[in-house]
Amino acid sequence: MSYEGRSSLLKKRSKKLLRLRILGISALRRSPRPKIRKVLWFFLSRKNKLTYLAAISGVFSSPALAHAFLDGAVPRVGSEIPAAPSEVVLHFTQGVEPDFSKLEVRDSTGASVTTGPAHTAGMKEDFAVPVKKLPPGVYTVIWHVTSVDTHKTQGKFHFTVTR
Ligand SMILES: [Cu+2]
Repeated sequence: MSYEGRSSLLKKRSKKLLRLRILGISALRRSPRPKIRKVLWFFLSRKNKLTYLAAISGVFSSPALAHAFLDGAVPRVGSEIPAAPSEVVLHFTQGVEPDFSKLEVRDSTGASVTTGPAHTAGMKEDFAVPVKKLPPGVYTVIWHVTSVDTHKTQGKFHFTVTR
């Protein structure tokens, strides 16, 4: 086999290995059962284990297993709603620490439309902020939260008041 042929074969093989590694790591991260996780862990090579540990320690800024991820919102993410809401409520997959979390709602000019501080509502997974009577328009919700396990997550989304 020519040199070129061999090197392209090696490239193909290492691409396949990389793909397998990514698959293995994501399966490990998603697997809810400790037993399955143990088996997957056993089959990961040393290099893969290092990659996995780096991934969960945030080196790749990828999320760990238990973070406060946005799980839903009222108004819903990306929704168009006919009636203006009196507050915006975000629901997270984990409780949030309100003292170390921020929730902003801005109109299309970037001006804040909130009328009070953001607070947890009922349960710690719900983080809410009151807003003034919103005229029709596109609004941006921006959140930076610290979950009860001290991990930080952030994001933003839009909703539209149609009338
Ligand atoms: Cu976390």
